[in-house]
Amino acid sequence: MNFQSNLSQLQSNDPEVYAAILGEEQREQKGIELIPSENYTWPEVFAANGSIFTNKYSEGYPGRRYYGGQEFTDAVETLAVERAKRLFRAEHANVQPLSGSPMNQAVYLAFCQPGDTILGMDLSHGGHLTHGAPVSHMGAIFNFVRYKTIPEESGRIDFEELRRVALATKPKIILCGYTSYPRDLDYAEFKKIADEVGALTMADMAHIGGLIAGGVMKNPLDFGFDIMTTTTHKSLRGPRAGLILCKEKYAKQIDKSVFPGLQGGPHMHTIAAIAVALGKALQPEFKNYAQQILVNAKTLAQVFLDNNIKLITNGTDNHMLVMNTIQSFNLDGTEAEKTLDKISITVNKQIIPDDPNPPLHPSGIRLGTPAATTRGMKESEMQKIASWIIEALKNHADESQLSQIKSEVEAMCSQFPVPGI
Ligand code: DSN
Repeated sequence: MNFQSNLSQLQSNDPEVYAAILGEEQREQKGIELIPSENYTWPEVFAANGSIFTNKYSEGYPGRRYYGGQEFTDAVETLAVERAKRLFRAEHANVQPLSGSPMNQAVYLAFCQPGDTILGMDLSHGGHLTHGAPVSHMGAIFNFVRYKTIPEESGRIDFEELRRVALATKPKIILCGYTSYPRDLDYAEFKKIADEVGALTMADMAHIGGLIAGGVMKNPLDFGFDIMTTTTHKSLRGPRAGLILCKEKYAKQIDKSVFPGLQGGPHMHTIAAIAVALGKALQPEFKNYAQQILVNAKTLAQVFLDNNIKLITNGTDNHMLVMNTIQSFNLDGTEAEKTLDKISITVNKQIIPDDPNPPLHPSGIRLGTPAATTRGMKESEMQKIASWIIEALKNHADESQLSQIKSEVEAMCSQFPVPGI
């Protein structure tokens, strides 16, 4: 296995693909990545993910596969499963979901029949596409009903409404978790209502898996949740994939739902890389990393709030901020995203609760700190970043000012190498 020689071969034999990879490498090094779902993975994860396991089919689970030659796939999948259980204090782990969407779909399909009700967070209040967006296949198969937050009360979940809807609709699953919500959740309250109506509890922790692993945010499994899902490539810093963690009594149903229910051959190279990432997250240093992600997010938020910028829920408990750019700068999320692209800061446009604007021109942007924290940026860098963002959005029509800020951003980035480059 020799990465350098593999890359040299690629450079010689497929210069177009090589050029795209090189371009992306330079883009990632040059600018600041603030999309809250992105991160820079470990060099060891690249090594495992680009390894010889790419060659192997291994339908089934360790010790019971449908193909021969499984000595090493069994070893590596078992390592990943045991590390996942230890890290998240879970009775059972399935490490085969190919990414976040199939991981959630496998849970729904394990427990629900077409037409069954699933109660999840309203999409504009922070829920995810896989939580039954009308454009998703899951939205067509199952009956998703919604609860909301109360934005003016720091985004508190409206549990009175949630309970009323749960009693009225008798969901099979009460789902919590989010893709655009900057607060922690009251898992005990979800569990109490789920027990009252006889629903399973599912937490989609895709965004904050790394923060739970690092012990800086609450773990829903500690509150008796039945199932928790998380992607592995966001705050957890691993390869692109998903994990399902559950109580032992649901292990068979979950495993059957992932394979053969939803997927064929697992990606063993990714599973090897998951094992590596989970091994890293089990190290004491990962707790410091997770803590710094939160400190960095709070620092960014404070500078914005000090400058009268409107943040949804007026702050953050996690790694993420949602900014109302229309209210703060009279720019929609797309205009704000494009302006920040010009200063080499990457964010994404974002709908806000009950957004009056359409998804391609929503009212805000989303920002997050995992990737910048991975590069070693701390409070003083966050203060600079927040100031650059404010200056750029205020002066979005002034190309020469944007270009001046861009050179300052890139100069700072050159001091913080991206791991693995
Ligand atoms: N695309 C991810 C995010 O950005 O939150 C979720 O799937």
